[in-house]
Amino acid sequence: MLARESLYGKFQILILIFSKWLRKIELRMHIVIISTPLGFLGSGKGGGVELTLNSLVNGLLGKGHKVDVVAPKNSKLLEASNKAKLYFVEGVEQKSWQHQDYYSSVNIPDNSLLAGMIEKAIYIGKKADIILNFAYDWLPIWMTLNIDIPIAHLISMSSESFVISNLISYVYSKHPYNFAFHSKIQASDYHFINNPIVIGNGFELGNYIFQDCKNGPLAWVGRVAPEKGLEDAAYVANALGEKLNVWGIVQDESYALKIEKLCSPGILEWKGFLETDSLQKELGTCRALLNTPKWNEAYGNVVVEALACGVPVVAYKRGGPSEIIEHGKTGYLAKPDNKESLLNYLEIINKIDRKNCREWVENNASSNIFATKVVSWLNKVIKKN
Ligand code: HBI
Repeated sequence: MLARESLYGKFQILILIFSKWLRKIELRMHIVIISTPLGFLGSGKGGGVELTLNSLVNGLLGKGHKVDVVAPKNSKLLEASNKAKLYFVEGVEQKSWQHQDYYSSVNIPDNSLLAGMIEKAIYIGKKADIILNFAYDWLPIWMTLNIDIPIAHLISMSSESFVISNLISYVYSKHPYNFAFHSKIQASDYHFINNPIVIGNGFELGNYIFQDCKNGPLAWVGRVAPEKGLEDAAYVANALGEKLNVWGIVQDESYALKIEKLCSPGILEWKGFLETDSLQKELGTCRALLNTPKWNEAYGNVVVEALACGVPVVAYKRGGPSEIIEHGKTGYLAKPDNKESLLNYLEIINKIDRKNCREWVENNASSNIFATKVVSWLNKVIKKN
């Protein structure tokens, strides 16, 4: 009798393990990601999307999902994400929407990289569960209405184009779950969306080391382009007579030159675009990050990268950073475009306990937290599709 019961018990345990494994397999998604058609991954031209995509791929792989990435030729994924299959596409890049007139029409060049990426993604997508699009472009968003595979769009910018916003509005009216945003304030730019799916962002925190340096130089990180407002940070550093380290790809040479001329010699230190490991090593030695966006920054990856290294942030109370920085705890939110306000907060930045900065990122912006939100969103899209 006893022997039969123990055999039955073992059988029950086996059933339990098998059903757990089966559920995991069932929950395992095959996701095809479309990267931004601005430049290959690793060029820095894709701005925050490059970092977000790498962190998300790593987070999704860590959860057992299968991930394919369609990206421009020469793209490379960071080491932690390279178990994802990369599909390269060649072609002519799209023009960056934020550097065009708001009312520009869509321009698809001959031998379009974007069209090639979409074609490849649809081809692979036939065997996948869902396509996740990072491109802020007309074609992939329009495709939502015209192919059977569900396409989810992680919108990487606030409203930078009349035609794109109107297309999102039209597609949203039929597929409200297929759009997600990094912050509430970014989503508020799309007035027709009353209950936005907001998923923040996430980073591989193991790549960032906490440093407790209170007397280092000032820092500014981002694409050197007008929408990022480097001139205000340069003005502040110049007024203080302090060095300002500038990390990021110089997208607009004439703009950078104009700022250089605003400052005394030696104030600006142009560091260029660094890979995460080199950036975080140097960034962590700074006493504060200045974040001075002129546009409605969708999220503010660089703000989180600084916080992850223990660097407090003085930022304009504008866009995504205003939802990241805890005023007085991890940094300060200054009056937008008010350089005096930046100066006043820099004077008291040492009141911030740098450990608060790291703690906020660990509790809110790890790639695992981000991937969990994305998986829940994608499951909803698949279910509702
Ligand atoms: N412009 N046409 C276009 N497509 C994109 O995907 C795009 C862009 N501009 C900027 C951008 N993506 C990313 O750098 C965002 O991180 C801002």
